Amino acid sequence: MRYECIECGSIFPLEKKLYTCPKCGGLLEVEFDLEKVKEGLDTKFLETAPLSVWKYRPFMPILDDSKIVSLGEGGTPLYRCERLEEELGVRELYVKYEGANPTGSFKDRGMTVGVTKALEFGAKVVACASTGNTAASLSAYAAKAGLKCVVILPAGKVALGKLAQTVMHGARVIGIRGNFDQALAIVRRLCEEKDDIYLLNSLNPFRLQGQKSIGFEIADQLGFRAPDRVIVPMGNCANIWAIYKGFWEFREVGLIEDIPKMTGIQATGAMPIVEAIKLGLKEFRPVENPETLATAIRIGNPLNGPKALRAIRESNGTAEAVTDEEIVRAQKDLARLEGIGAEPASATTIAGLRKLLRVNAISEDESIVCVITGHILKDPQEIMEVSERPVEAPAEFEEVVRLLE
Ligand code: AN7
Repeated sequence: MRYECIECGSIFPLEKKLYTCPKCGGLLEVEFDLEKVKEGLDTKFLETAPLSVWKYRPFMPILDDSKIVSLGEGGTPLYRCERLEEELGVRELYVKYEGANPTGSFKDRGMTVGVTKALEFGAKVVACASTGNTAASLSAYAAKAGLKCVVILPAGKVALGKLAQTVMHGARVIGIRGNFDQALAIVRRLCEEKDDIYLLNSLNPFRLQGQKSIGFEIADQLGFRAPDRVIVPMGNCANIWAIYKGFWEFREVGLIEDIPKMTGIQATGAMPIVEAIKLGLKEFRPVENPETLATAIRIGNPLNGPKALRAIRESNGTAEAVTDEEIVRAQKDLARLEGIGAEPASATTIAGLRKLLRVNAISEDESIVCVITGHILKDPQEIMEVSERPVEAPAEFEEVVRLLE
């Protein structure tokens, strides 16, 4: 196992604590000797063991198993969505429901690995900037590991459920009067200047290693087969890359034959990657003042933008942007046709699918998986704003029946 810079190709040993390439500042990726992994694979175990992040232990970059910090993450449902198939006009649609993770989002898959690495490196404090879910997840895993946790947030812009989790798990929370991108700049500098604070934003290459397991599980749940396409919301763009990497590694070791077309969705008010894909730009242009009701992905300068561009282009995928109105419609479709509770950022996947079908960028014959990244209860205020209020009535039978007519 080693770090590899995605820009200059330099290689570094995994025992070193690194976030970016010491030579060129590029993003780092963790690479394995996949021939060795392949030789050691227990296919019987893979076919029969229950799903979880740690089922795929040979693909996880841990040096000391005794340090693993786990809350039972992964093993989330893959729902076949027949009523949505009919509504949207597609043949085979699934939802990978990441809301079923311990803290209600996919971030837990990354944190089980990231916080384990924090212990391996001997850190006493972990830190992140966050639009909410990273904070909720890190604060829970830090509690489990007995580490202090520092969180920098955009004040007033984090969904209530996420903030509530973070304060209850005991993180030290500071809300800055600014946006996520500014919070991130502060926490990066903090971790550079204070060596005992370990950075757990998605610049941290180990978190993405845990998130690869979304790709592993989707393939596993389909009987070791890749779908034609996987649709993912993009904020900092770690997840789309991680899922791609998961499929890529499974193909390298011979567990699947193909890699799905990775398709990323952003909100129209925060769409730097979508713009770069549509215009064929080599590098994306950051958005100065990102805006969307999907606060999770209200990010103008995505940390892992270069990795997302690569995942989309190498897999022959695409990208699309959706409006707040389209997001809310998709959120209601998921909730009312399938019984699936999604936070707004996650509903972008269904909104994006609808749009891409309409412009014939996706064929109705494809098998498609939408990744629903976060639970509906993350953002209760948004739900009440876009839903009809319950009517009130006197506590009398006739009054209630009259209102039901
Ligand atoms: C529900 O918590 O960036 O593209 O600080 O919470 O990997 O960033 C959250 C992102 C999608 C985007 N869906 O994933 C944070 C944060 C949900 C999210 C994303 C986020 P990336």
